[in-house]
Amino acid sequence: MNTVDTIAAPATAVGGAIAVIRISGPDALAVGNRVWHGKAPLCRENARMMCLGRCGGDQVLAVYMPGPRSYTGDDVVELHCHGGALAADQVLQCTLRGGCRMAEPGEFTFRAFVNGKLDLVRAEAVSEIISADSRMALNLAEKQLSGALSRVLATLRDNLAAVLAECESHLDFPDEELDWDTDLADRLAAPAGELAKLLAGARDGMVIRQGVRVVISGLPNAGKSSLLNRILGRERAIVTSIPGTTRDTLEETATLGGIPVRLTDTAGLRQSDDEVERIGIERSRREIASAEVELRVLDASTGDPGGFQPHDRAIAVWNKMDMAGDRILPELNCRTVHLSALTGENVDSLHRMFRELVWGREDWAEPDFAVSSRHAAELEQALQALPEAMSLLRDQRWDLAAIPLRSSLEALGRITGEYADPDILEKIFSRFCIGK
Ligand SMILES: Nc1nc2c(ncn2[C@@H]2O[C@H](COP(=O)(O)OP(=O)(O)OP(=O)(O)O)[C@@H](O)[C@H]2O)c(=O)[nH]1
Ligand SMILES: [Mg+2]
Repeated sequence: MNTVDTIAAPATAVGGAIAVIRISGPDALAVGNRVWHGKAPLCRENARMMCLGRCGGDQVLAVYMPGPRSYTGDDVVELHCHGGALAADQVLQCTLRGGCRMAEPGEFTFRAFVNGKLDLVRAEAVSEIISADSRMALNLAEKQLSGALSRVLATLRDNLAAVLAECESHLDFPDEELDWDTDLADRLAAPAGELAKLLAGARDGMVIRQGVRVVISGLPNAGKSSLLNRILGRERAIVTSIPGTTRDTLEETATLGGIPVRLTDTAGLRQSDDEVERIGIERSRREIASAEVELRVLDASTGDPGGFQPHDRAIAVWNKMDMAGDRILPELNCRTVHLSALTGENVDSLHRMFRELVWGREDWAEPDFAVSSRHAAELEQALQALPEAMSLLRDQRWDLAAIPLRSSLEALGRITGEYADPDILEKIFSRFCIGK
C-alpha cells in the first residue's frame, strides 16, 4: 500500500439498493470529473454537495470532499449509483479506466491513519464496528473510535516521556546543580498502576470481542436442543421426544446475558451401539473439554443428575421444571438454575447467572475501554520495563535507566501506531474489508 496512487473501491456491500464507489487520492477530483458528468463539474464551490449527473449510461449522484477534511484526509469523490453487482461494477470499472487503482482491504482507513486522522487504536475500532456481532462489542468499538482508549494511552505516554526527559537532562547537564526531582522513580508508580489496570481489562476485551465458547451438554432427551432453540429464539435444532435426536455437534452464535457466545449443542451422553451416535458422543466430549462454560442440562422430571461432576465453569440447568411437580431435586455443588426450555419460564435467571459467572460479579458494568490481545501484549512489555527503570533511577544510573524507559514508550507507541512497523500495519489493515 502506498499513499500516492489514487484508489477506488465499492464502499457498500453487494445487494443494497444503492452502491457507493469511493475514490481517494491526489487525482480523485480529476478522475471524478473524467468519469462523471453533471451540469457543472465537481469543484470547490459544490464540495460536500450531492450533484446529479451520469456515469457510463447511468444516473449517478456524486459528491466531492476535499482533503484534509475527508475520511482519508486526501481528496475524496464518492459516486452513488444504483445497487446491484453489475451497475456498481460498471461505475467502478469507469474509475479504474479513468486512472484509479483498485484499493486494497482497509486502504482508505490506512490513508486516514497515515494522514493523522486516526491513530492505530481508533483505526482498529473502525474494523471492529463493522465486525461487531453484539451490542456490547459495538459499544466498545464506538467508544474506542471516539478516542476513549487513545486518551488514556496518551496520558500514560506523556507521563513516561516526562520522566525520560528529566532522566536525559541529567545526562546532558551532569555537573550542573539543578533543582533535580529526587523522586523520579516514584513518578513511575502511577503509570505502572495504570498499565496494570489496563491489562486487567484485557479479559473483558477478549470476552466482548471474541465471545465465550459455551457447550450445552447432558443426557439424551434432557432438553439441550430445546434450550439452544430457546436462547436463539428460533427453531434451529431438531427436537423430538426420541432420545438420541441430536447426533452431530451444532454451533451457533448468540448472546447470553448480553454477552456474545458461540453455543454448541451436543449429542446426549450415553453408551451407544450405534456407530454414528458414538462418533457424535465423542465429539460432545471434546466440546465439553474445550468449552469455557458448560451448561449441563438435567431433566427435572426424572431428577437424575446423570453422573454430572460439578465444576466452577459449569451451570447446572434443571430443565422441564413444568413437569417436576414437587419432586425434590438433588443439591449440586455448583451454580444451578431451574427453568423450562419449553415454556420459557425462568430462562432469564440463566442469563443472569451466566453474566455473573463470566464477569465474576453481579454489578459488572460495561467498560469505556478494554484492550485487545494485541494491545495487551505491548502493554505487558511496557509494564515489564518499569521496575528496572525504577531501580536504576533510584541508583541515579541515568544513562541505563533511559533504556527501559524508551522501550516502555516504544511498546506504547506500537499500540497507537507511532512506532508500528510496516508488517504489523499490513497485518492489521488487511483484516479490514475492501472499501473501508
Ligand atoms: N415439558 C417439557 N418438555 C421439554 C422441555 N424441554 C424439552 N422438552 C421435551 O423433551 C424432549 C427432548 O427435547 P430435546 O430438546 O430434543 O432434548 P435433547 O437433550 O436435545 O435430546 P437429544 O438430542 O436426544 O440428546 C422433547 O420432546 C421436548 O419437547 C421442558 O422444559 N418441558
Ligand atoms: Mg438434541
